[in-house]
Amino acid sequence: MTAPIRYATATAQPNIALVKYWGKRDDELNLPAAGSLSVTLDALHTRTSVRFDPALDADDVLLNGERDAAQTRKIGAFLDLFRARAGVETRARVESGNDFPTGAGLASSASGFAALAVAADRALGLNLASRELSLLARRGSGSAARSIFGGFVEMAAGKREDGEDAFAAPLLDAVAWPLEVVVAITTRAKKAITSRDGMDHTRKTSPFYRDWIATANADLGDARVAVLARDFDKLARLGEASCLAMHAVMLSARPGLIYWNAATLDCMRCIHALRREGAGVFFTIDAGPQVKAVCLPGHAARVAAALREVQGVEEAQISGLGEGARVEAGA
Ligand code: 2P0
Repeated sequence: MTAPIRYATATAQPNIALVKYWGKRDDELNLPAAGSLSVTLDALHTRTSVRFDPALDADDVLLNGERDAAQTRKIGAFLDLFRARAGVETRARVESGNDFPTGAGLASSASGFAALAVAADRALGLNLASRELSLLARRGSGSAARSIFGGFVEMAAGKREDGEDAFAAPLLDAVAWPLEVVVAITTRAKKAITSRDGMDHTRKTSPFYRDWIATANADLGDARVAVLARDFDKLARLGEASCLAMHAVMLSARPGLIYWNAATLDCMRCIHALRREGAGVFFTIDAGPQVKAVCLPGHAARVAAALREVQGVEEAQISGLGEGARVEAGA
């Protein structure tokens, strides 16, 4: 008898780190050098289907309708972690799509690997606990460990060499503090240097790398307290400081990594002006030129309207905070 085809479809959303992750303590296991804290969004989605089919000779991966050999290898290696647990070698066809720009500093790898982890788990009938799914998602992408969960999420750097203590966990539900995020897109182009290469380059060449890691660890504890106390001003100070410290260490790599464009800087200035006028808002920027404005409930419409007026901003989309990765359908 032939083995059955097993499939599942899952959805996940990107998350935006307020205390940033930039640097690894282990490349092989993809272990972060410091912890991080994020919010999972609800307006951007990755939808991923995985179909383990005994008739396939090789994994077949379609990302936004395109095949890419390097991505297929990376996803094949990721699926191997699930195949090993299930005791199968069946190859899979993966189809994944995003309703937002991919590889442009919008955390598509976070939602992508979180959705794939959840889909593969269901398809193979593993029924792993969410902590385990977070550990596995981390192997695909550090930030993906956080998109397993919704709302405010904390990722632990862990200390163990095997990485079994490096997973994310929910910190506070979205409904408990329904902040909103305005995502200002300043270009849809893919970035020239991936986060993975950028982190490695920064660790190897920046004279400030150690200080950055020490800062990140200290900021994490303070940000956790700020979130649990719903202290927006404190979170705003820490969030902008963590973002700027990360970009400072990126800029101090040799040669320096410059992810911003002119509109990025103008958005930052616009957000500071709004804050001076009383808006509850702060910015954060990832490894790309897009600006995310984190807003107190009720402030996002005004912030989005102001950011749309900034020259070079193509679009400003408002997102609430959303749920973690979840299965849509499976058999
Ligand atoms: C973050 N970023 O904390 C930081 C801020 C980008 C800047 O996590 O190498 O795609 O796959 O673990 O998770 C992007 O890095 O990197 C990221 P890998 P990942 O959100």
